Order: sequence, then structure tokens, then C-alpha cells
Amino acid sequence: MTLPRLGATSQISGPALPPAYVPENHGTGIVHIGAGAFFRAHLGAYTDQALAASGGDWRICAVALRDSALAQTLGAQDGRYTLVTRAATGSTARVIGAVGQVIAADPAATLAALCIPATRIVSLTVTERGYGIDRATGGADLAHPAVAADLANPEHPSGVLGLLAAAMRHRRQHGLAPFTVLSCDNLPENGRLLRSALIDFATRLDPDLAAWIAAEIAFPCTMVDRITPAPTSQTLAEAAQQTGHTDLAAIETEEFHQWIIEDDFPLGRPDWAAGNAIFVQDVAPYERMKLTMLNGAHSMLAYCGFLAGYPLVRDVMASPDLARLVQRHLRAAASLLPPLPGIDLGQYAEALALRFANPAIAHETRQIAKDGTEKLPQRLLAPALACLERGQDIQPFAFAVAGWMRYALGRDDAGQPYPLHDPRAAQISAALCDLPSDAPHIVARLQGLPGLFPQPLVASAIWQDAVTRALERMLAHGMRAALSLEAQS
Ligand code: CS2
Repeated sequence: MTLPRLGATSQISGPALPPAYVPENHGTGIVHIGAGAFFRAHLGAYTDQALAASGGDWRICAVALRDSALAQTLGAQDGRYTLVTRAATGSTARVIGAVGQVIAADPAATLAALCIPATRIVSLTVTERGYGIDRATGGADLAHPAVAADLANPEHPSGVLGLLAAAMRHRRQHGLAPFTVLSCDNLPENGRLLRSALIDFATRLDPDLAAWIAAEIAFPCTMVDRITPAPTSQTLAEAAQQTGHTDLAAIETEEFHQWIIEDDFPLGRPDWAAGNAIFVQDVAPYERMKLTMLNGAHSMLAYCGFLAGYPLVRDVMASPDLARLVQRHLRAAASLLPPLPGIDLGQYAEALALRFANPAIAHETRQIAKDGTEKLPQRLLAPALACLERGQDIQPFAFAVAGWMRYALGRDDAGQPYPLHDPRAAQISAALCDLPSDAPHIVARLQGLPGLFPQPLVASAIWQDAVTRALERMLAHGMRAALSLEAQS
């Protein structure tokens, strides 16, 4: 199959909208690390709107650190891709022209792009696990393979911290202005966390560089939101129908999108407000709202839904028991949040339930269930601790964490095994092997994973009792029956 190029010279024969500007008239100002579906549905789309509304040399050099097949596909299409937006009422499509260059799994070329004077922003979507941050200390995770490799060989880095540090060393030596670093992953205070990990990483190599990073580099925090399932053959078929072209880099997403950003870009930024990005002084409260409500409920429904035999989030929402437990989780999470100007948390929860139920989006529960040890702290454990400290009902969080523990066993109620996609999968299996499969032992072993559970939670008898009872029911009755018992309680 030959791949027609989706370029300025292509005729879009379907109803998909082409870029509303001439992409090639704009230079590149952003290097984005992590060219996956979420980047293409979110930052790529916002930047496209910014270029259409206000122009500027803000096209993106998209780097796929590991997935060279995706990058080659995107590169062969001159960076163009179709964004299919699926609402309950129907789909629309538009061709995004914001990506001007693509780098496929090539660390040397990535470092070179980071060192170009015109690079003013380096943005990232590499997932929670991709950075190599030790979440217990906020420093670099020395056990992370890329961190260990880059500390041993800092001149030829291939991981996020190593590449950023090497680029900053080069820019400092050559008197180039430092770029702004924009982490767009679901980590608490993502900019500050990345800053502390990078400073720790650089301190191990060159304390002067670390001091320069601390003094000179802006790391705005940001809250990103758009539910984006992994693309399927249906996504590609729909894109082909709408554009008249084969587009192997097409993606689909929901209509809703939100982006809240701290406005700290010393070298400027695209006019992202054109796509309705909101600029604020302090992102933390918005981020906490999204992490505890959307992502916390997502994780709960993913573990429980997957084990109850619901492959998609929308199937979960069609199950009365689980839908009720999702509502309960959203209420419990909202009760922990401070009031936020302009936001009604009740309405936010209602909107989330509708987004989860969107019949046009096929979002797999097993996709969300990945990397639990990276997601649990900010989504479920911090809220559980806050709940305990306030003397509020801890049950919704205990139930969700029991769902993760049940999932961590790696086999469903029929005994069928499934892979645990988690950076600590080996540690989890080691903790659970040779163990009587009763809830108290499982809870104790998983809570003993180094640095994962906050000590005050582990020390609480109320918490221990609630998690152990929830897991006991899941083991004794199976997930579906446990959900039904929980929903009635
Ligand atoms: C999800 C998120 O996969 C997951 O863990 O909870 O990717 C979620 O879909 C996004 O944060 C929505 O903005």
C-alpha cells in the first residue's frame, strides 16, 4: 500500500478540515518529547489552533523516544495527521499541521534539536513512568534504566532527564537562552516535580549546572485533560473516509478538552488561548481536582471494570453497580477539595460521568489499568490520607485500592492470567509469590512495596480494616458480586 502524503499539496476530498493556515510558513519553536496519541490530540491540536489564530514560529518537532514505527509513519506524512473528534452526536475530523518535523528513536538527533537556538519550549508527554522520578524523594530514580544509563554516560543520553541536562549544559556553555520545560503528564505539580528531579540528576554530574538550571529555567505546571483512547483500525478507516487519504497516524478523541497552564514562558509561547487554554497563577488546585476526581475514578473503574468483564469504560458506565460506585468515588473525591473559583464540583462530577459514558469513545479499561504503581499515589493514596486525616469515610478509596490489589494478582476470577503492565511488575510478583492467597497477607505484602504507600495510611487500623475487608469480598465472591455488595452498602 502506498501512503499518500497529507501535505499542503494534498487535496482533502472528504469533509475533514485542512489546517487554516499554511504550515510551511511557520518555523519550529517547540520540541515535544513523546509523540503518542495524547500529544497529538491535545498539545498538537492546541498549537494548530494557535498557529491558525495568531501565527508565529511555533511549529513542533515531535520526538518519539522509543516508538520509531509511529515516528516514521508521521514523518512520511510530513507530520500531518487527522484528528477525529467523536461526540455522542457524531464525528468531525480535521487535519493538524502543527508538527513540522519528526525524530524517530534517535537520541543524538533529539539532543541536537534541543540545542537549536530557536527551540524555546520543550514539552513532554512521556507518561508518569517515563521521566525516571523517584516519587518518594522527588529526586532522580537511580533504579530507572534510562537514568542509570545516562548518569553513566552523560555525553550520550537517551532518557528524559539525561537529554534535558545535556541540552542545558550545551546551551549554558554556548550562551544560548534556556528553553522553558513544560511537562504535560498526570503528575502532581508536574513542573515542580520535573524540576526537582532534573536538579537532583544534574547535581550528580555538575553542581554548577544544577545551580544554573535552578536559577534560569522555567518549569510551568499544567493540567491537561482529554480522553484519548489508543487508535484502532476503525480510527484509521474513519480518517480515510473523512479525508480521502490513508492516514496511518490518525487518532480519535473526545470533544471535551481542557488545558490550564501557569503562564511562565520567558521566551514566549504560542497563542494557546485561541484553543481556550486557560492561564492561571497556580495550577495546583485544578490539577488536584482532575487527578483525584477524573483520574482517581478512572483507576477505580479500570481495575474493577476490567476484572468484572467490562473491556470499555462506557460498558462500566452501563453497569448500574459500577456506575453508582463511580458516582460515589467522585463525590468522595470532591468532598476533599477546596472551593475553586468558577468551578462547581457537582457539575464537574456530572460532566465526568457523561464523558465516561460517551458511546462514541471506546476507551479500554486495561489501558487505564496500566502502570498502577505510578498512578496510585496521586490518584488514590493522597486522597485516602487526606480523608483519614479529616475523619471522613475512607471506604471509597479503600475499595478502589483493594481493586488495584486484586488486579495486581494477575489473574481474573476464572483464573485466566493477564500481563501486569507496570514498571514494578517484577517487584509485585516477587512480593506475591509463595503467599497464602488471603487478603491480610496480600494487603501487607503490597503495602510493603518500598516507597509506595504513605506510612500514616499503613499505620491506620481503620484503613487496614477497610482495605482488607474490601479485598476479602472480591476474593471470596468474585468481582461482579463484590461490586454489587459494595453498591448496596
Ligand atoms: C487515564 C488518563 O490512562 C489513564 O490513566 O486516566 O489517560 C485520562 O484518560 C486522561 O488523563 C484524561 O485527560
